Amino acid sequence: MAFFEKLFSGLSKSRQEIDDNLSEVFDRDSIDEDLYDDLEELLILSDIGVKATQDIIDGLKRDEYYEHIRKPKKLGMHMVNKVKEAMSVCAADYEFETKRSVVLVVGVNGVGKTTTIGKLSHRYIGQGKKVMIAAADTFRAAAQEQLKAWADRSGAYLITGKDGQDPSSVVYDAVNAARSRGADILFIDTAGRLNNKKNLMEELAKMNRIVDREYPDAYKETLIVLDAATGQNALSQAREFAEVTDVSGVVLTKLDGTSKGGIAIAIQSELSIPVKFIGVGEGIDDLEKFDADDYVKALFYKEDTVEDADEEDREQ
Ligand SMILES: Nc1nc2c(ncn2[C@@H]2O[C@H](COP(=O)(O)OP(=O)(O)O)[C@@H](O)[C@H]2O)c(=O)[nH]1
Ligand SMILES: [Mg+2]
Repeated sequence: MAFFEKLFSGLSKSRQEIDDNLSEVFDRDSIDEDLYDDLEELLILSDIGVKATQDIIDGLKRDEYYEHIRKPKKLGMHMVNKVKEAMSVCAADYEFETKRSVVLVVGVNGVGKTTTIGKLSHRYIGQGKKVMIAAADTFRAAAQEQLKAWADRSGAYLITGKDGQDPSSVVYDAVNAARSRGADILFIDTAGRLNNKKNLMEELAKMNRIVDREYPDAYKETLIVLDAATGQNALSQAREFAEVTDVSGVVLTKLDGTSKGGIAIAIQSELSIPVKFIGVGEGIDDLEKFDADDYVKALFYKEDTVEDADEEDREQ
């Protein structure tokens, strides 16, 4: 299945909730307060979040006035285009791919960190890059086993520690190995503990210090992995991590079979952290770069209206 189709079917639940109503919202004779009320309710239901919803509504009202938008349907199209614009990622967001880099992967337990590292390793090894993985989740033996399986499948070089070993010492070993062997990308798989914010902050700060000290010329990227199915919880996790460390990108997983696809918009709007990758399954190829165009299409349009919407886009 082509990637867009996968994303499209993955977001079908979101879309059903949103789209049935989205067409209803804009299917009326004129733009009035009722339309905005219905739209607001719908966006909030879609997990787009209160702030993003308010931003969208305010922006629409402004544009309706200044750009003299009269037709509800045109306003709907305008909204979709605005969301697309806000969600766009640029080449600079993927700078870590073109430099010697260290990618710290954070997030709470079970969101898909290890799986994402496996998928990303596979992706970059496929591009001829030398990839290393550090197993800094030393708290569970099973976590190391799982990471080893992904390293074997992708062909990445794995640096592990002993069970219960200080994760920072694994990071130390891995960073030195990556530097001396000239790895293109080193992924650091961390334990997802958020039970104690102070500990988390200290642990992440320690890892960052080690990277800075041992490998100062490496490009640093911190990706937070979030499970799209958890909706607003994902947003609060992102917020908490962003408070304790510099998060430079989001990986949104499990967009297959979730009805909370709108969460990507909430994250972008509230935290201004770009969503860089999305996961749409458990397989090694089920990860892609975030594409605002595809995403918005998959979120807002019914299958048979995708082409039409495209055409109307061009006509405008
Ligand atoms: N359906 C689906 N499952 C995923 C995706 N990413 C990860 N998973 C599953 O989520 C579970 C937890 O993943 P894991 O990588 O162990 O999470 P971690 O605790 O953050 O390292 C596993 O069963 C994965 O197969 C995804 O994009 N879609
Ligand atoms: Mg893990």
